[in-house]
Amino acid sequence: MTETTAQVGTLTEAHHAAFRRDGVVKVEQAVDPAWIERMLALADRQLDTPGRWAGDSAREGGIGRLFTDRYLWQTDTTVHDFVFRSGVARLAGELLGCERVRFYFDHLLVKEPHTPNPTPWHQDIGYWPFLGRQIASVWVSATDLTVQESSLEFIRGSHLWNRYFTPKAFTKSGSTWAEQNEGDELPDIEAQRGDHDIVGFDVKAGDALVFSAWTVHGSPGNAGAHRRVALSTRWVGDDAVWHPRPASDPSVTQADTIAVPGHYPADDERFPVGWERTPASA
Ligand SMILES: O=C(O)CCC(=O)C(=O)O
Repeated sequence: MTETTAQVGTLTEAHHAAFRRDGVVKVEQAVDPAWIERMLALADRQLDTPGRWAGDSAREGGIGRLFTDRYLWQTDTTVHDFVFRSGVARLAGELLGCERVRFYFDHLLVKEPHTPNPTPWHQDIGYWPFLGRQIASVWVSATDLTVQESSLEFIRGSHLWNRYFTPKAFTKSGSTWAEQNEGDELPDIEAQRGDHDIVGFDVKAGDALVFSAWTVHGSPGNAGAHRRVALSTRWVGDDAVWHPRPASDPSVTQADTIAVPGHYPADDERFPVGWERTPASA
């Protein structure tokens, strides 16, 4: 299935250059404003009735709440529509310079007001059962956010380090599988902030941050007075190969897919095509 809505979030050469150079770019007003209400309602629903893959710092006690849920696209109409109709697939495909992108999974990330929990500095690729350079996320905020209110920060250019880091769990109740994975230990970025070229993006509701799966990133807690809601979608491009490992993200395993290790994941059910280049889009 391909997206069908009119194009918002038009990309310029400056967007492409920033993505290639920094491994991240902000696309202002990347989705139609109608998505905002639907994303906020999705957060309400999932907080109320968490899905199978939810992680929730509230279960661990303490103040605030960092809540994540994912892999909802097959059961939730909002997420399904967002993935295939909002235009986020095109952003990933065009910025990655691909002929087509396949969808991997959706990730809802909520931080309630006054939540101290940061999202730890990490690199996405180590969590996922894929390898390849053309793999990216499109993170869309449903709320206006400063970095102090938990918008994302990135190490500019870290996608070109040619390093593969061991993942870190976001909460103790979710993604603990990640920490058994292979890879180098990520240095303590927070303790060495001055040694890195860190960029943080204040965003408006509807802005997207598009970033390579190799770019090191994280976010502080939410020091603000309103809920922070973001929806990240994950896209694999032309050079991606299926690379399951014992401790990669268990939401899609070898048992769930016809993808063959070491090969392009041509599985239209698990990894459906979200966007394809056409003569008109070239
Ligand atoms: O929203 C966050 O705090 C983290 C998002 C993130 O790490 C991602 O989308 O890869």
